[in-house]
Amino acid sequence: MIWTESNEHIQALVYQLPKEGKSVCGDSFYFNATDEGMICALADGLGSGSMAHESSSAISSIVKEHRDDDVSSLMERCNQALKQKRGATVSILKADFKTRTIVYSSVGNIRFILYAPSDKYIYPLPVTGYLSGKPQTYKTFTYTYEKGSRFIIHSDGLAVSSLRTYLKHHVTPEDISNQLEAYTKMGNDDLTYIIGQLF
Ligand SMILES: [Mn+2]
Repeated sequence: MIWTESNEHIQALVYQLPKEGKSVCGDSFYFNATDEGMICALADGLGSGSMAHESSSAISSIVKEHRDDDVSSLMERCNQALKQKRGATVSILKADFKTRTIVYSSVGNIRFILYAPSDKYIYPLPVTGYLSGKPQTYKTFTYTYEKGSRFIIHSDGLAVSSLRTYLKHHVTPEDISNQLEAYTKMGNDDLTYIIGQLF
C-alpha cells in the first residue's frame, strides 16, 4: 500500500506491507497535515498478525483523537492505551510549519532520520523498550528544520544500511521510495515507512 499527501508545506508518502503470509499488518500509522503543521505516528505492535495490530492500531487511534496535544502528552496517552494489550514500539513526530520546528519522541525500535540540505543529519538515538502501560520516561527532541529537509520514519521491517545516503542523494519522497523498493521484498516482518519533504 502506498499513500501520499501534499500541500505547500509538505509532501509525504507512506508505504506499508504486512509480513509475508499475513493478511493483517502489525504496524499502524497516523498522518495528518494542515496549513499549520503535520503530525505523524508509527507503531509496531509486539509480535505479528491481529494481536500486534490490536496494539498498534490503538496508537494510531489515540494519536488521531488527541492530535492537538503536545508530543510528550501523546506518548503518555499511548502508553496508557496499551494497558491490557501486548504492547508496541511508538514514534511520534510533529512539525510546526510557521516556526519550522519539529518535535520527536520515541520508545523502541522505530527509527527517524532527517537530512537537511546544508548537509546535516538528525537521528535521535532510540530509547530501548516498548510501551505497555508501565511507568515510562520519554525523551522529547526539538529541532528547527531547513527548507527542503526530508525525513524518514520506519519500522524495523525496513533494514537499509545506507538509508542516510538515499535521503541525501534523492530529493522527493517518490524518488527516495523508489530506491527502497528492493529492500521491501524480504517479507520477514511487517514494514512501514513514512517519508516527508518539508518546504
Ligand atoms: Mn517489526
